[in-house]
Amino acid sequence: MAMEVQLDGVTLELVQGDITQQEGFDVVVNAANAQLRPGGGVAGAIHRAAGPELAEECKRYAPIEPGQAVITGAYRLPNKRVIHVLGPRYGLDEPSDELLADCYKNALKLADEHGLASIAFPAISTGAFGYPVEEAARVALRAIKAVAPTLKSVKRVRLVLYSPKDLEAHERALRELLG
Ligand code: AR6
Repeated sequence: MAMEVQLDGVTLELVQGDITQQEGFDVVVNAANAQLRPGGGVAGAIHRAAGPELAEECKRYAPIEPGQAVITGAYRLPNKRVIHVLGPRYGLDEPSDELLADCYKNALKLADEHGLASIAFPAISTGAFGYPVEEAARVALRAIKAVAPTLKSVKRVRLVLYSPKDLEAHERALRELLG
């Protein structure tokens, strides 16, 4: 465990790892494309691990808008559900910070509405969509903190960072947020 804090009744963890290997988490979040198709990065990995049934189910919810979240089955992933969000393309979908915050807030609310207890996120928009990781980390953590007091069912939130550098950026942002 890299870093773990209590935030308004929710346990928040930062770890380095792979979003497709989050055993014990009810939900994993997909950094999707608007068409909810298998792509590169997180979306490619999630669809590969889940199997073709995931793309089939996704067809009925596409297209989605930046900031929006939709929920599907998880198929061969070790989780109950997948929540797909469309992050903003940095500098193109504006205001990027609000749209990125909406991804986290809407995913958390959707998980809560479905009575799910734990959710793991990748660093949405920080790959193909070009969001600088330091900035994205601050937006993500502020959004989680803002929604945490309203959550009834969600008790555990994990951010899964792919590289040690991304993990460090999130650890710095979390220390800054906590003061
Ligand atoms: N587990 C955790 N994090 C990962 C993994 C993984 N298996 N693979 C990559 N990352 P991205 P976006 C990190 O590009 O920026 C896709 O092609 C990665 O290092 O997956 O929201 C979709 O189809 C980066 O820090 O998502 C869309 O078109 C972060 O996850 C588009 O890319 C997000 O990278 C979405 O772009």
